[in-house]
Amino acid sequence: MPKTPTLAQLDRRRFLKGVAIGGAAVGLAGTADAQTSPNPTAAEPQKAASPTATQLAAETGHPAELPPLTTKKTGSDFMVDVVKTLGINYMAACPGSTFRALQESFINYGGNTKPEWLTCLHEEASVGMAHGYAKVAGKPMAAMVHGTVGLQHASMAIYNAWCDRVPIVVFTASAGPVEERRPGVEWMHTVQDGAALTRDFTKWDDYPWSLQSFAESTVRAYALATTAPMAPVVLVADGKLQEEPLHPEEEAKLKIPKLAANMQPAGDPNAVREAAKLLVAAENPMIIADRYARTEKGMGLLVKLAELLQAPVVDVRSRMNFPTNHPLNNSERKGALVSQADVILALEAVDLYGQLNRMRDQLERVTFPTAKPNAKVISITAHDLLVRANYQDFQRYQPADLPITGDAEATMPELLEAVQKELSDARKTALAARGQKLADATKGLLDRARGEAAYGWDASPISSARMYMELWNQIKSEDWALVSATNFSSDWPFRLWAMDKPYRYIGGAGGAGVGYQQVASTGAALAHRDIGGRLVVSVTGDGELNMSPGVLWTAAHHKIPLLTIVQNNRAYHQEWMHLQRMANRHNRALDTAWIGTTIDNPNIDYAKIAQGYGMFAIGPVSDPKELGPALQKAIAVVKGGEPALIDVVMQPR
Ligand SMILES: Cc1ncc(C[n+]2csc(CCOP(=O)(O)OP(=O)(O)O)c2C)c(N)n1
Ligand SMILES: [Mg+2]
Repeated sequence: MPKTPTLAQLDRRRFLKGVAIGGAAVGLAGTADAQTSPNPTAAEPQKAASPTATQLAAETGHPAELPPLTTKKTGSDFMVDVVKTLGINYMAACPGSTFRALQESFINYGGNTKPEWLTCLHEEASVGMAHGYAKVAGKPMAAMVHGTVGLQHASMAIYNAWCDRVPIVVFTASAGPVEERRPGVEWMHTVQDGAALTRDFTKWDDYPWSLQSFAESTVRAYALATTAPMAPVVLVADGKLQEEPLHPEEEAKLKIPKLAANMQPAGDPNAVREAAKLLVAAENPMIIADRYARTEKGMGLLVKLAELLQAPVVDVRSRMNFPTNHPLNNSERKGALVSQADVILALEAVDLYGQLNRMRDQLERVTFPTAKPNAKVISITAHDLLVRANYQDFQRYQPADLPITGDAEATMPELLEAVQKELSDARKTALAARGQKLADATKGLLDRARGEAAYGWDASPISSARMYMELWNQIKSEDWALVSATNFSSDWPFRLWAMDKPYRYIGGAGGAGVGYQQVASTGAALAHRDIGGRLVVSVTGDGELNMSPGVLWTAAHHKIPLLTIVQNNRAYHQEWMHLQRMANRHNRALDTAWIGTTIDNPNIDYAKIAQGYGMFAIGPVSDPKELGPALQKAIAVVKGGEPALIDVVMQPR
């Protein structure tokens, strides 16, 4: 509970002082309009007179038009009781009056702890933070978004999390019945079916019409969100339910159901045994791991399987599935492996078709299979348990020879046991020889990558390889985590660094919705902050950062230690390349493709932006020699518990 006056109180106090001096309209005091942006430290005069009793009453008392509550508790307080049973640590939100009672309850009744309120400057940031957080914490946090308009802002971030199979508890709100809605804005922010907007890409939603149903639906929503396939859920908190008093006799009838963590769905044991037989007998098996490692156990289980089978692993890099420095990591040899494989085990392959086929992006779109026609495909995934009709994130239909419906990580212990049973000593010896060959095939890869990284080493703008190597030099002796996707920078970390622990990487947006990176990185850094001891780094595109720069302030305000490197290629480079491709196809000039795709003239000064949001920042850095010292300074800030940003002017990829 706050012991000092709140910012709003301080501001009202200042306002009242102002009107005493200037003789402004006193009638405004105490209304919401009077509360302009406060900055108590800067604006409080040094010898200010203490407020009179009347002034104090005006700033802390109940506004006259509100009848006093007849009970100690409100519906929104009970809602807080419900949320507190779930062990949610944070609630990210941009405020909105549809949930004003709930927010007040979380802060005052709930003591602003478990969950603690995080101030976000955009609803997409609230949900995006929760997205990144869940992938590190292994459990959801919550976001609260204003009725209608807040959910509209949040919807892309919800879609990203849906595609990425990440649980988030999203609360939104709505005014009560017609006769009780304030005329005007409250109607604009009320919707008959509050969660309809996002229903196509959430696992479940509800608009509970009683406090009892709020309790049951919230616990149900949490349980559903955290059962694979995981996904966001949306709950609408009715305005009337929030704001009504809760009488003790009513409260006595309410029951909050206990949250029992669901077991994750594992594949059918008979099918798993069949898979083990195929894998052990195979001459050239391979494992493709996509959105597989759901917890920190996933990587270790997959290492065991690969070693038992002496089979190569291709990590699709949507999660940290397999150590890059393991001799069986053959991610860079995917093409060759798929074309030679007789048995392919796909783990949570989001796009099984895409793993086994290729399409040429030309005027005539030609597809051709990359796997042998008689290769046996085993697919273990929970994906089929959650498919919707409208959004096409389910990808092209690709039959498997042995489709096992179940969460791949939850199925892994059973598969390991079955493989162990199948393996005779003679087979083990034969497989060891295969493992040696596979290890040999990847031996030169690191050196080759280093050779490639040396191209343009001293170039300005700075090459992405140089940036990642300068960064690696500074973080390799730390316990680090990279929380940004690598596919827009040639996957250098996977090729040059030792990505050796489950928390080194968390994949990307899922739905490829730009606006994910910086907000998700901030949420991920928050989860890492709670775990402690890790240096968290994000490389964020300039286009990405511009979608939600306000999250820099959230990181500064809540002291979330995160090193952000802006991969500033002064463009939406991905789209620039698309335009060039089209111009090429249409047989027209290539040199106009910058129109509408570059972000320069004027150049944006990201360090200034970050500083403006209250963050330590350096840049623009375009001389590669300056990068090392800049990193050193920024890392010191981050290790001190604050976020920092470096704007690095870089080559496109
Ligand atoms: C919401 C949204 N808008 C637009 C796009 C199209 N898009 C894909 S990549 C990209 C460029 C992003 O810019 P940046 O982060 O700077 O990456 P760069 O390609 O420049 O490395 C855009 C605009 C998208 N995927 N999502
Ligand atoms: Mg860019």
